[in-house]
Amino acid sequence: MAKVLITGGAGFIGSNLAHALVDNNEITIVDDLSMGKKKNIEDIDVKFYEHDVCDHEFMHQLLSKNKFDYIYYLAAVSSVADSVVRPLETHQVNQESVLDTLEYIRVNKLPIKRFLFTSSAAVYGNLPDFPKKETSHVQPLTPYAIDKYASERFTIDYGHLYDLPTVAVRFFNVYGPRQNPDSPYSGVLSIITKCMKNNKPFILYGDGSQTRDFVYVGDVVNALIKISTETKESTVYNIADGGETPLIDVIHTYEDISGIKLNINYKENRNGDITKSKADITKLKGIGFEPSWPLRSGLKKYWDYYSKL
Ligand code: UD2
Repeated sequence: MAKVLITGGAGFIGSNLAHALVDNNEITIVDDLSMGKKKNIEDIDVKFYEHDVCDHEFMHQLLSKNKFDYIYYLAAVSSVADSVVRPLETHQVNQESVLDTLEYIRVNKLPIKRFLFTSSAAVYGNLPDFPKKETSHVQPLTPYAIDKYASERFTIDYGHLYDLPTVAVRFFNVYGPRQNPDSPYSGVLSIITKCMKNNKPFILYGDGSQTRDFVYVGDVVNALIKISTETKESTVYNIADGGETPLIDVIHTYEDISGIKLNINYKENRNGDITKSKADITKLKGIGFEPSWPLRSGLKKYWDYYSKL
């Protein structure tokens, strides 16, 4: 039984990771429930602390008392828009808390097996190189992207400079069960799912031709586990499906699966929206990972879950 800490473990991706690991590991979750939900983890046996990761004293005590083997750092203010409105506060969460944890581990020589930080495709910005490779230029355009990129570099460089077993990942558009649909900046598929179920109009920004690399959360969890347990290098991996689908095609596939016609209200493009996104996942495939949920099966699984709630 390994001892595992998941910060942000009551959130969308963190809670899915906790469900996947709980049978064979002892799991501790720290989450302030700002976006996460207690009900995401109430059916599994985990130690849960409703706490802010910016409380350094609390985190230090937790780390020194528990001697975790694996730390998955998913706690974040994940809204880009929020980071534009509150750059300093979101910086405390998205960067300072990560650095403080790394530093505490280093100074106290805590015997971790792996520290994994979760970054975002947002670091690539709007540059034309396509699809995005881990070696592509970055262009962090918002406080969120700046903090994610800096924390990613701290994570990787703590590996190189101090020999800590660290690794980072960049998520593309993750979707699936337990994604919180309650903010206008929630993942588009969580919003569509909610609109379909409640027969509410969906606002489509633009004409639907914008593309994204949608990846099912089950694949994301498998990739996180594989990267943290089967690789050694302090480096960064894209986590994505490697496909590229126009939003309108996703909607049509989803309508087909659910048997429900989405009521679409077209609006102007959202400010700063990118038109195309797709990851190169050669590096991830190089460690033996293959996505197992093509869009149609992932959407089906998501709908099966959500329509029964
Ligand atoms: C993702 C991240 C964002 C940032 C960005 C970097 C999510 C939820 N967001 O934004 O944090 O990292 O990548 O590039 O992962 N849309 C609608 N109607 C809605 C909501 C969205 O039409 O109600 C559109 C939106 O304008 C966009 C597409 O759907 O064209 C996807 O939106 P998103 O917010 O799910 O993801 P994205 O890639 O824009």
